[in-house]
Amino acid sequence: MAIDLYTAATPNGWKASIMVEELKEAGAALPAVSVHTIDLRNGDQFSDAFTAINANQKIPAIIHDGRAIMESCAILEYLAEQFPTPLLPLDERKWDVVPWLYWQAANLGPTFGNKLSYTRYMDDVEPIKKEHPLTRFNNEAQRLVAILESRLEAHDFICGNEFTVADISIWPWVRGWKWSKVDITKSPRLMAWVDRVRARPGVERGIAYGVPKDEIDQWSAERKAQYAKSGASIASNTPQKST
Ligand SMILES: N[C@@H](CCC(=O)N[C@@H](CS)C(=O)NCC(=O)O)C(=O)O
Repeated sequence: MAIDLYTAATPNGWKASIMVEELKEAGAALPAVSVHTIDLRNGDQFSDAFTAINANQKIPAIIHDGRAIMESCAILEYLAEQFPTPLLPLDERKWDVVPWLYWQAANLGPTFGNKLSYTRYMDDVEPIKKEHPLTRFNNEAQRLVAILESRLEAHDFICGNEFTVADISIWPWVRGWKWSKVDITKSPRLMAWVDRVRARPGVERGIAYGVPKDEIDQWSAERKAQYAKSGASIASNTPQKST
C-alpha cells in the first residue's frame, strides 16, 4: 500500500523525507511514496482537505493503509515499526531511542523554532519586545545544545554508535543553527555530528525534497526571503487563512 507524504521544505518536513530515504538506504521494503507539497505561504495547511488529514494543520503528515498520522516524531516511529531496520530497534532497546523522540518534540523543536521566529520572522515586532523571548529561547537552546554535546561524548550518534530516528528528528533543527542563530561553535562534538549526519546519502536525498540541488546547503538570497516571508506570516498574530 503506497504512502502519501504531505510535506514542505522545512525542518519538520525534512524529518519525514530523510526517514523515507534512510529506510530505502537500509533496504526496507518501502512501498511507493507519493509526495504532496503543502504550500505554507499560501496557507494550504488550513484547507479543509489538509485539515481532514491533520487536524493540527501543520506538516508533515502521512497516510498509509488508510491511516492518517500527524506529528513528525510519531511518523518516524510509525514508519520505523512498519518497516523494521536498525533506525529503531524494536526490542527493549527501543527505550534507549524513543524518549529522545519525545525530547526532540517537546524541547528542541519548540525552542529552536521559537528562537528562529524571534530571530528572523518578527520584523513587525519592536526590538525591545523581542529582547526577553530572544534571551529566554537562546538560553534554553544553549542548555539543549550542551545536553547533545554531552550525549556525543561517548558515541557517534545521539543514542549510541548506530544512527537512529533520534538523529533524524534532531538533525534538521540543529543543522539550521546559522539561520536560527543558535551558536553551536563551542560544541565541537555536535559540529562534527552535524557533518557526520550530513554525509549520509539518505540524508543528502532527504533534504533535497523541495529544494534545488545547488541550494541544499546554502540557500539563495531569494529562498531566504521566501522563508522569511512565509515564517513572518506564520508567526504573525493575524491569523493566516487558506487562499
Ligand atoms: N510538532 C509538529 C510541528 C509541525 C510544524 O510546526 N510544522 C510547521 C513547518 S516546520 C508548519 O506546518 N507550520 C505551518 C503553520 O504553523 O501554519 C511536528 O513535529 O510535526
